[in-house]
Amino acid sequence: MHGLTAADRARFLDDGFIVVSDVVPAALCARVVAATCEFVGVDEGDVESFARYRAQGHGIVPLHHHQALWDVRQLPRLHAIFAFLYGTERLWVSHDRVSFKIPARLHPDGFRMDAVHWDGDPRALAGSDRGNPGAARGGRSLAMQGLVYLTDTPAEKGAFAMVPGLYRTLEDWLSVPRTDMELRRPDVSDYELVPVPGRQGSLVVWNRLMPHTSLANETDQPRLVQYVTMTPARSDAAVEREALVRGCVEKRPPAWALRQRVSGQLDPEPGPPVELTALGRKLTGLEDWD
Ligand SMILES: O=C(O)CCC(=O)C(=O)O
Repeated sequence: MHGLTAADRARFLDDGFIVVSDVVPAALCARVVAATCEFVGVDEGDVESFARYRAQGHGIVPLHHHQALWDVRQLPRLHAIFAFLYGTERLWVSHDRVSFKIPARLHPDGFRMDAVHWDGDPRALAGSDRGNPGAARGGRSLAMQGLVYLTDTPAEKGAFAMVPGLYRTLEDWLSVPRTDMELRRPDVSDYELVPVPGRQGSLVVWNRLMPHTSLANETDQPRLVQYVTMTPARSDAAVEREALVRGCVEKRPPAWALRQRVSGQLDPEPGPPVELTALGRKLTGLEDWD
């Protein structure tokens, strides 16, 4: 069902990223696009209306629990891909949000690209397999991040971008004392920033150790993505599991998202209760994988 080969997985473990095409059907992508446009108050067909949502950087939208987002999360093919990459089907899904990145020209003061960064301390993940089956390059953690392109996204449409040169040599880079700022936003001026374009419905998965950002949107259409990742379910993580269950059942944004205080975040989020499939109930910890 995942359509990947052992060679694809080996490349992912080594390179730290993979793009899988045709994962999320177009109709499902379109539902997430429509939900996002409605939430941010823009008209999908009216370019000038996009200026109503002038979020800088990745264009983060504080929407986590719309049914359309959940229908992507509980898609069997999405789970099958993460299961193949992790080497276990027993996974929990993240409650990530969406991004609506408007054309750069609609920012009157100019577009500000977010710095290349890691979302966690790279020292905690490098050079240790942390109990994951089939650890990545050099025994590194396999912890993953991911996103789905909701529309066709060429490089110039604000695509995800990464710095594989630093990913490859990370242990050397870490062997020198680094400041807290460097450990969050490394100076990558000597490295190549590589765009990762993708067609509508493509899933991009990257190792959390990959330094990354997203580019300016130079087109006249918005760039839309849904962030989504999975982590191995853990029997010793009752608190995390409880937070996932409550988040889904009560439509509460994740604690990390609340800490970021993104403008427009509602808590709880509005709308009817989330409808889950049998797979969805396992992915959000409502049911055991056994
Ligand atoms: O939106 C993107 O393409 C990049 C997202 C990102 O930098 C992140 O998830 O930390």
